[in-house]
Parts: sequence; C-alpha cells; structure tokens
Amino acid sequence: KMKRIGICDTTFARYDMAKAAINELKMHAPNLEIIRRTVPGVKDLPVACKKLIEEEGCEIVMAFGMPGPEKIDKICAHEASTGLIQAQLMTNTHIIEVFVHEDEESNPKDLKILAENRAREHAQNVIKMLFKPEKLTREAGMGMREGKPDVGPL
Ligand code: RDL
Ligand code: RDL
Ligand code: RDL
Repeated sequence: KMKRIGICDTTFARYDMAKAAINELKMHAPNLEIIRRTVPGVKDLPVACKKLIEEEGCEIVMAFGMPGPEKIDKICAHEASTGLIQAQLMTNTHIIEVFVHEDEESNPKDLKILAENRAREHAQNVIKMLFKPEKLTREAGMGMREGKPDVGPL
C-alpha cells in the first residue's frame, strides 16, 4: 500500500519550503502519495494537519511555517507549536514541525538557503521515520541540526 504523506504550509511564509520538501521526498521515495494543503498562517496549521491525518489518511504530516521577527510573531509561533503537539497527541501521529524564524538569519539570501535546507533535511528525517527508523537510532546523540551544520557529539 502506498504511503500517504501530508504537507501543510502557509501563505505568510516568504519561501516555498513545501516545494523543496516535496522534491526531496520524491527523490528518496518516488512512490509516496503526497497531499498538500495551504493555509494563511502558522496558527491555521494544527487543524489543517489534523484533517490531513483524520480525513485524508496521512501517516505522517510535515507542517511548514515562517514566524516573523516581532514579539507577537514569536507568541503566535509558540501557540502554533502547542497546537501542533496537541494535534499529534489527539491523533497519535507525527507532525514534523518545520519552522524557520525570520530572524534566524540577518539577510534574505541566507534565510532562503536556511529555509531550503531545513525543509529538505526534515524531509530526510521523515523518510527515515517511515522507512529506516534504525538509521535515526544510529544518529542518536550526534548533535544533528536541520538547515545549519550539525553541532556534533560531545
Ligand atoms: O487564523 C488567521 C491568522 O490569525 C493566522 O493565520 C496567524 O497564524 C497569522 N499570523 C499572525 O497573526 C502573526 O501575528 C502569523 C504570524 N504572526 C507569523 O509570524 N507567522 C505566520 N502567521 O505564519
Ligand atoms: O518536529 C520537528 C522539529 O520541529 C522538532 O524535532 C523540534 O523539537 C526540533 N527543535 C527545534 O526546532 C528547536 O528550535 C529542537 C530544539 N530547538 C532544541 O533545542 N532541542 C531539540 N529539538 O531536541
Ligand atoms: O541553538 C541554535 C539553534 O539550534 C536554534 O536557533 C534553533 O532554535 C533553530 N531552529 C528553529 O528555530 C526552529 O524553529 C531549528 C529548528 N526549528 C529545527 O527544526 N531544527 C534545527 N533548528 O536544527
């Protein structure tokens, strides 16, 4: 049976992270079925992800968002995160949160690279979670990061 993956993103984000992730997923697992939904902002992600799980039968969902630089945006992002965790607990299903905060980089060029790479590396995490969980265990404690260089083990 073909595995169905949900992809949920926002119009608020300033980069199409979902496109990068879908490209990465298809490269590693051409037979995946991908269902994509787009909502206005991060606070709209939790219910959209829950619907992808409950109504569309997705086994795992990736949620992409870009919190802005203001204090209100950070609060929004934290609320969205809490909602995403609640949706995971309600459905017993992983929702991989792929957030890039606009102030993680000081210039737009670097922010683009971070967004592209974090999306792709979390897509690789999803592939491992679905097909090669033992590979993740081999990476346990290795100081892995997404979109930036790994920090490495102590
Ligand atoms: O439900 C409609 C909106 O309230 C919702 O889409 C919010 O997530 C939109 N939004 C904010 O209102 C805000 O103050 C967002 C941010 N900040 C933000 O930083 N990133 C978002 N949405 O994706
Ligand atoms: O769902 C995928 C990720 O969002 C999730 O694995 C996060 O827990 C990853 N993460 C962060 O996004 C972050 O900003 C972690 C940290 N900080 C952190 O300090 N320690 C972590 N994860 O283990
Ligand atoms: O300590 C430096 C970074 O680890 C820290 O800034 C993280 O919070 C960066 N980060 C996010 O802000 C985020 O929203 C990360 C993720 N998501 C993530 O999914 N994976 C990361 N960092 O490695």
